[in-house]
Parts: sequence; structure tokens; C-alpha cells
Amino acid sequence: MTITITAFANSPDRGRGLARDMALRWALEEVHQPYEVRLLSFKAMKAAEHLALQPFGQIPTYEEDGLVLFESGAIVLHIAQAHAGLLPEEAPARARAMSWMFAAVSTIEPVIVERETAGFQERDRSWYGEHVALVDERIRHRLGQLVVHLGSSDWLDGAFSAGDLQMASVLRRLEETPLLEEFPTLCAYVARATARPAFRRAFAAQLAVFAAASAN
Ligand code: GTB
Repeated sequence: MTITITAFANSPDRGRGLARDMALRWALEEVHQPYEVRLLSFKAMKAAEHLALQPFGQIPTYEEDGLVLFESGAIVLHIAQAHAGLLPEEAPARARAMSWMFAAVSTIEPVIVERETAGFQERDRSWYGEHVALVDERIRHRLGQLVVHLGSSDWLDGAFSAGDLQMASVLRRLEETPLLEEFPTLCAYVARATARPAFRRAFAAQLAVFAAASAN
């Protein structure tokens, strides 16, 4: 069984591990599954061959023995269901961990992506500052709710799970904004998650891609 994922050949994150292949790498490392990476240029991502795997012309994808998946959240869920280590055995706890995966991608991530998109596409608009201020308030509201839920716990629901992997992956996208540091509980949460050996291995692997691309 060979697992192949796709990633940027030249990631615009410049080795910071913020593109969504990072969550797949991390999940695969957590469950000790080897994987290969097919690196794609922006042009290759929009070509028919890749569109047959990912209808929106994006990375990441996941291939394994004829199974082709896209959407990073769905791929992490597949990995977590297929291998022990990322989801609790007990059914109710397993279902709750999945709830947290969805909370990460459908409740927390959209407001963060809205901020990023504004930064990329609206910076020259007269209303940019006002818009970002409103989005920041929405982000703060969600982060505040997350802090209340976490309380003094290390993880979202018992032991570290795919829910934490997905949530920490989403929160990392705020690391270079002033927002995350307003929430020390979440900074500590992300630091705890990213100190995991599996994260460190995944991060090093994507950084090696950036280093090799920069050397060329
Ligand atoms: N919902 C999909 C999923 O979760 O798999 C979204 C996939 C997605 O957004 N892929 C992005 C992509 O392929 C890369 S990860 N973009 C190219 C395109 O759409 O043409 C998003 C991303 C990109 C760059 C940074 N960065 O530079 O920091 C961070 C995150």
C-alpha cells in the first residue's frame, strides 16, 4: 500500500507549513504511515490530469490503492479512521472528536480565511481597514469561545485527537497576526500540539521541499 499526497512544488508559505498538505503529513506521521509526495507547480494544479483528482485544481490530494480523495479535512478523517492513534475507540468520544474536526474547518477556519482573502485581494480598497476590523472581531469572538471550552484542559476532548490536529492546524494560520497572542490559552494549545514529534517530522519534511526549491 503506497500513500501519495500532493503539495505545492513552490509553496507561497515559504516553508512555514501553512498549506493544507501539512495536516495530512502530520496525520500520517501521528499514525506512523509512510507516504510519498508529488509536488505540483501552479500550472500542473490546473491541468486536466490533476483536475481529475481535485475538481477545484488545488492541493492536497490523497491516493492509496486506487482510492483518490480531496479536501484536507476529509483526508485527515480517512487517515484517522483507517489507522489507530487519532480517534478514540469508544464510539461517543470518537464522534465528539469528529465534531471538533468539523468545528475547526467549518466554524473557526472560515473567519480566518476571510481575513487572509481580504489581505490578498482587498488591500487597496478604501474600506479594507474597516472590513478587517470587523472580521477580526468575529475571529476574536470564536477564539474566546474556544478558550472557554478548553478551560485548563490540554486538548479539546480528553486525549489528543484528530480534532486537535485539525484545530491546531487552523489556528496556526493566525500565528503571524496579532490575534492569536491575545489568547494565551490558545497560544499554549498550539505550542503543545506543534511540539508533538509527529508534527515536528511533518514540518521538517515540508521545510525540506522549500529548501530544495530555494536552492534551485
Ligand atoms: N478546502 C480545501 C482543502 O481543505 O483541501 C482547500 C484546499 C486549498 O485551499 N488549497 C490551496 C491551493 O491549492 C493550498 S492550501 N491553492 C491554490 C489555488 O487554489 O489555486 C491554502 C494555503 C495557501 C497558501 C498559504 N500561505 O502561503 O501561507 C496558506 C494556505
